[in-house]
Amino acid sequence: MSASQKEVFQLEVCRACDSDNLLLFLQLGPTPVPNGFLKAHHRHRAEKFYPLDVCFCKDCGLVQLAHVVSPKVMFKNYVYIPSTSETMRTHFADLAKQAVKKTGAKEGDLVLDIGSNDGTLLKSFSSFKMKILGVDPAENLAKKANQEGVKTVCGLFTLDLAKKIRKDEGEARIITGTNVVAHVHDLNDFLEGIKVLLSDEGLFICEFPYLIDLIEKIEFDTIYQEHLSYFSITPLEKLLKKHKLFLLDVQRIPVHGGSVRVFVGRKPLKSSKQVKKLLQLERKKGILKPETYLKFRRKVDKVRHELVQLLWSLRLKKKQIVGYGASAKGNIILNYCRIGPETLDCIVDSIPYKQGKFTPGMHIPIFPEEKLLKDQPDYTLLLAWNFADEIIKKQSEYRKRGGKFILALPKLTIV
Ligand code: JHZ
Repeated sequence: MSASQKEVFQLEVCRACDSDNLLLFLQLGPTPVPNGFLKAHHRHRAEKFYPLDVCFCKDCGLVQLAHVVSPKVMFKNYVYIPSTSETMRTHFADLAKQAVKKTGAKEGDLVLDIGSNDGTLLKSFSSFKMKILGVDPAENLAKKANQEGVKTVCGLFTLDLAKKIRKDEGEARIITGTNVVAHVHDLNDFLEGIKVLLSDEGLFICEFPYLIDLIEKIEFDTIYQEHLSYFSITPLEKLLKKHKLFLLDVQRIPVHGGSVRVFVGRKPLKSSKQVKKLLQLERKKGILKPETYLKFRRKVDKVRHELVQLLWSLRLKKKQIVGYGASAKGNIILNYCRIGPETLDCIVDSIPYKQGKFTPGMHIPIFPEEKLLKDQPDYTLLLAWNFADEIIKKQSEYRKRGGKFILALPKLTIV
């Protein structure tokens, strides 16, 4: 069995530049996959825990996980659907509009979305009368999208699949990938696939959480087995060049705690001022220096210490606490800080696939959001802190009645 066919294997060299000059700087401990929610009758089965060790490549600067868990384990049946959030629906509609404007795409041109989930982003492109196609490895979501008229291939995007799509559907004017490159182990094969499929005038537009935001806001909970790479622009630009792809523009966007949207083309056009500005910023912030990551590790320890101390002191005062948003990142905080049902009575969440289940590792029960007002707990730990504005606005009645939200990152705050 080759390494990549195993359920979990260890990285030997940097996945972007093949260097073995990797510095291990953070170990979050053995953790179950963060979207591995459990049914009630499965809670007593032994769960699988995987290492969560993070490295920094001293040669190209890519931050990455030291172990790779098979995509089959994580994505075959996927419970994360961004379309339940108003913020994300608006975000996708804006992205589609911008993509059409930047590429000058016309009616009938092909747009491909990689990691298309339930097809929400692609639906925004149908209003421009473009030909749409999704690719997603989650069987449940690909089925749902196909039923709703969004043609979706169920699988991982690879060079082989790209060649097949090119043969069947022609070249793509737009390829999108929101929160997908971070999930790819074989980046070289993936980018060759993009090159085969993208038209000369087309753009590959992808979004991923930005390393500078992760470090500055101590977003360590976004580090989990699904995210194999934590990109900054410096290693990305080098990697793209290796594949004769060119980084033309970049925008910082607020989603998921701070991300970037990058625009990649096949023609070697001059990159925008914004690209140069971010490359400079990364140098200034020490993105290529090991000390940056060692400092980050100390801050992560501090977050854990302060959060656990606060929750325990509230529990000792007999306060009732629940969680809000059974997010993947929430499950990392809970497992890393060992916060279980002895501390949080339950978690409320809007995604129907998660409701009625239990969180991986810590086994906290998940209920629909309506339970918050019904129970009116004293405190609510906001595990989906990236949607703080949307959630706090939605739950204004809870606050009116005296309920308080706790935000753990980047600084412990009660609102
Ligand atoms: P949310 C996902 O991580 C997984 P997660 C993935 N690997 C990825 O890359 C990142 O996103 C970027 C709930 N909620 O989106 C819904 C409410 O209950 O931060 C979700 O369960 N009420 C693809 O899982 C969770 O919170 C609400 O009003 O960390 C948010 O999860 C809203 C807005 C959300 O992603």
